[in-house]
Amino acid sequence: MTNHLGDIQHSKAIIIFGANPAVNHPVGFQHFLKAKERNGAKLIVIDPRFTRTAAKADMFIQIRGGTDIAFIYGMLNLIFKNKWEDQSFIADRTFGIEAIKEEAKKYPPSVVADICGVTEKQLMEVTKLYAHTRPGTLVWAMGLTQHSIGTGNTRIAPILQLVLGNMGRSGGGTNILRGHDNVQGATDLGCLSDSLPGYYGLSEGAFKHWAKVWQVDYEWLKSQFDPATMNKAGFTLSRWWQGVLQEEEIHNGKSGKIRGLFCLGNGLISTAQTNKVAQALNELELFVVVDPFPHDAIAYTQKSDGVYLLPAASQMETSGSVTATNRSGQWRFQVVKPLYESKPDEEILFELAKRLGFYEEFTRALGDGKGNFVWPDDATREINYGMKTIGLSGWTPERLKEHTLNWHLFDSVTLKGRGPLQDSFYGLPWPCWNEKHPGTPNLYNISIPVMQGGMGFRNNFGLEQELDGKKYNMLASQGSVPPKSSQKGGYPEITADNIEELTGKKLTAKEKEIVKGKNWKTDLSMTLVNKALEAGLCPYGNARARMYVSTWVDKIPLHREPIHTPRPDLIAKYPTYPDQPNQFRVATKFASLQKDWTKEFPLQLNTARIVTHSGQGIEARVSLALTEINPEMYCQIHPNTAGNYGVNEGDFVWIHSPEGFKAKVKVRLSYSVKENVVFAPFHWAGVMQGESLEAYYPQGYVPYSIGESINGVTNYGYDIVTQIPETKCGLCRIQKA
Ligand SMILES: Nc1nc2c(c(=O)[nH]1)N[C@H]1C(S)=C(S)[C@@H](COP(=O)(O)OP(=O)(O)OC[C@H]3O[C@@H](n4cnc5c(=O)[nH]c(N)nc54)[C@H](O)[C@@H]3O)O[C@H]1N2
Ligand SMILES: Nc1nc2c(c(=O)[nH]1)N[C@H]1C(S)=C(S)[C@@H](COP(=O)(O)OP(=O)(O)OC[C@H]3O[C@@H](n4cnc5c(=O)[nH]c(N)nc54)[C@H](O)[C@@H]3O)O[C@H]1N2
Ligand SMILES: [Mo]
Repeated sequence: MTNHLGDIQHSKAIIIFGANPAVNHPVGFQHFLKAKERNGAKLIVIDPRFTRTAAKADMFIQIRGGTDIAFIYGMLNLIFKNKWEDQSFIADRTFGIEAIKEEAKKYPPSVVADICGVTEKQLMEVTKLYAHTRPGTLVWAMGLTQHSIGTGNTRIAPILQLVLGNMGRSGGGTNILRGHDNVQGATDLGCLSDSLPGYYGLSEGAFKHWAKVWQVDYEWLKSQFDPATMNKAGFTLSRWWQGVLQEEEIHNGKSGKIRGLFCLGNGLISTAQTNKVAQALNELELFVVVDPFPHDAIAYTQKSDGVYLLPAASQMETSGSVTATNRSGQWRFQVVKPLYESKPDEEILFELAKRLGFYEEFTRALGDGKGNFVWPDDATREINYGMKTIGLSGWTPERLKEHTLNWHLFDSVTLKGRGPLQDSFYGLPWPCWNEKHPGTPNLYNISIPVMQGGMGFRNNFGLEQELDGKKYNMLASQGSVPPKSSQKGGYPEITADNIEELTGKKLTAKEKEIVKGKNWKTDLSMTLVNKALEAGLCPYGNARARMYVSTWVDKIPLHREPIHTPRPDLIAKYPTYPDQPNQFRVATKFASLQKDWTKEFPLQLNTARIVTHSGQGIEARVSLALTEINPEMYCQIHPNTAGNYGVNEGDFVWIHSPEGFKAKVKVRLSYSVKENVVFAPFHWAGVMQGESLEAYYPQGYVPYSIGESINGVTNYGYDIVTQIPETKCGLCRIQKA
């Protein structure tokens, strides 16, 4: 989130693309409702389904899944035509508007209506309302990301906000609702295969930075890796199984085929292509699950040896810092000691490191460096020492605990502290540049000084960019700068070489020695960051937001039809990407799969969440109370469609996928989906292609409810940049079971 949930109460218009907070973020959704009630905000929902969130909307548009880019270009088309854009914001703080304007011309209302399955009038009404009701905030979640064009979606949404000058403003911003508890923290910590902690990347420089933080020799670290893959992105959660099955070529250096899987806190059956996941689980030599529950994935393997289940303690039994959806930190205090033989995750990992022979290196940077450390406090200290990139240097365990223990001293709408905590915002939302910094509730706000949470856009992509033979300055224009700054306009990120010039202050000889060759991200002494802050400068610079990226597959976001599109007539004009021979170590198909599938698979498949169940579902399906409310797997079909197929409420249907898999699911009739859409939640597992796996759960541990995993029939398809699976729009065929 650029802003935070409370700040949504300052919005005058809220437009939601592909999120259902009434169901998935019900506590946070109260702020949306208060925005309506107290601030007269208009709530606009764009979703292929009439959701519970849509039920609260002033305007609901039932879009065809996977066509949001076309829809937003349609809005931009009308905005530019009517000159509703914020021209000075665009001129001062953005780059690439001409390319966006050109593309938007291709999306007049008639074209958008045809692609998106909406009316021209709806597009015109929503655009007029949203453009004239500012500040407006744009909210999204999985409805935009889980697509082969997920990255394009997440670029076009901020572009709409930039064009309307809605960025860097209270009540504006792009507010992406995160998923799991602490998923923001998990991402920041680098639980991704293409990055070290803090988004440092996988370059040699990044490894050297962390080697220094961890107090290990870089050469030792290097010796732990295969040189061919050390600096390359690893497998993703969505395609690890390909590394086992090797149906297509894999690029895994000398390790070759994946032989073992260590799964710590993931349901596995939540991944698309469940049938492939099951096959791969069976082929593994070693399969370890670290989880508070003996979860469903265990039932998907018939292996009789090499499977280990390690009981993990739950969050109530552990403590530490966690990060909320808005970048705020919190301290989690242990409620009870770990029950029975369960252990906290870190203890299990420490034991593993001991057995693998690198425990000493693993823990060297903690505490006194001699093995005496306080968990988790010293881990948080290590994080705030090393993670400069997102500004965690101000997150000491003491400050985080003080905030969590003093909720009553913070305003829930502004996050501002009161009394003794008046100089900080709740949870020190990052960037929190140093221990004096209050945290940043709203990103990119240039109306307040940097030391009060102000900042421009980040300078991460050089000082100049070429576009159509012309060179453009990537720094913000004159006057576009937070107050109390030593600079009057844009400036580059802070380095040892430019600090004196930018701040107008001299470094001492000693300071010069310390920061030599460093920039603000690699200077562990904090000299560069602190000097920049004293001069009112943001360590990462003050640049323009890029709408055009010369090095990306799509330089600007482009509408591309889903691989399995219900509109094959549009493929020629809006084709998907070329196949990728090596993306996260696996080959990934795009164009070679895109064709007319509609004769055999005439219905669209949409998957999402329901309020009583969570994620892969094990946590709710072992709860009797929650299982009673939603006892079985189901799909929703429009009554007319059900009628056409001769099925009724309560009947079972087979849902068939283009990959040749099928799932047997009970029917519920619903007008919330259009006639050509089938909706299903993804929270069930334990039945595969109609066959119960009950016998394969550890004895006595069958959940109260098992059912087909819809991921057995979600179609093949992955985002071009992140490889998130296309679980939100595929095709299927149904047949009465
Ligand atoms: N009760 C409950 N709450 C949860 C979770 C849970 O499992 N249960 N999971 C948590 C997690 S991990 C996450 S990530 C969040 C996710 O939160 P959300 O993103 O809100 O989750 P979903 O329900 O998967 O999808 C949101 C909406 O996107 C719509 N959609 C699908 N395709 C498109 C499209 O192409 N365009 C548009 N505009 N809309 C589309 C769907 O119809 C759906 O209504 O929820 C979190 N909260
Ligand atoms: N079709 C379809 N598929 C989807 C989605 C969709 O919208 N549609 N959404 C996707 C999204 S956004 C997500 S996030 C995933 C969610 O999928 P998963 O991440 O697989 O879902 P969870 O059920 O939350 O799984 C978390 C596991 O962690 C365990 N756990 C809980 N606390 C702890 C702990 O402290 N330590 C350890 N070691 N384990 C713990 C739980 O018991 C559970 O087994 O599903 C994805 N799959
Ligand atoms: Mo998620």
